[in-house]
Amino acid sequence: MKKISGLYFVTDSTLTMQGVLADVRSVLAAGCRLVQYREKMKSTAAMVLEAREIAKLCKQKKAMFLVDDRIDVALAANASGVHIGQGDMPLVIARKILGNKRIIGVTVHNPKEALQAQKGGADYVSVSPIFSTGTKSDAGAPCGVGLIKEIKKKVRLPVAAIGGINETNIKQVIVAGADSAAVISAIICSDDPKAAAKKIISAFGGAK
Ligand code: 3NM
Repeated sequence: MKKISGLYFVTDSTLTMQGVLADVRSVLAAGCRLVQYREKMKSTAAMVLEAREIAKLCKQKKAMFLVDDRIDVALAANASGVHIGQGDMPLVIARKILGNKRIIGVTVHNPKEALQAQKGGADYVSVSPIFSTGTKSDAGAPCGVGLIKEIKKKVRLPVAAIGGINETNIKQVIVAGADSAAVISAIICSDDPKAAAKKIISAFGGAK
């Protein structure tokens, strides 16, 4: 099984205080080994440049590097794979383009979508949004940690959780059975992103 576990850091250029690359350096220094480049604002050229830089940083630390939504950017940066939402490239087509060696994660909002993702060849599912979040404006109503439990029972894939996760509520997410927690604002909007990342990583060490 490919390693989707612990802190899953996701970039956000609109919220960052120290810059996207500095955020990635901070979380890698904290011990994070799973990074997603998520960029909705920049040109494709700028994204490719940035993604290639992040890929280098991740390679140095043997971290897994995924790109949100953009299969073209993932391929251009030789990323480990992509993360796709329900409205993005259909999973079956994404798999055809990327082949079997790259990782594909799929956002799901209910057990039915989770089972479909598993059937379609996803490597992991991401359950969202667990708690309320200001980071994604169309995230919808929070589902709570109960959905993590439900989906863990239905699929054999690793389950990541996303949406409003921070150092205070991370324990609930882990106790519910999440293999991984995807986090943006609780890290990059913190005064000390490295320390914030460390706290989430150590919660995974302590709660299981
Ligand atoms: N996707 P934060 S919520 C990228 O619900 C993303 O699918 C979500 O950021 C979904 O850790 C979200 O700051 C944002 O809440 C997560």
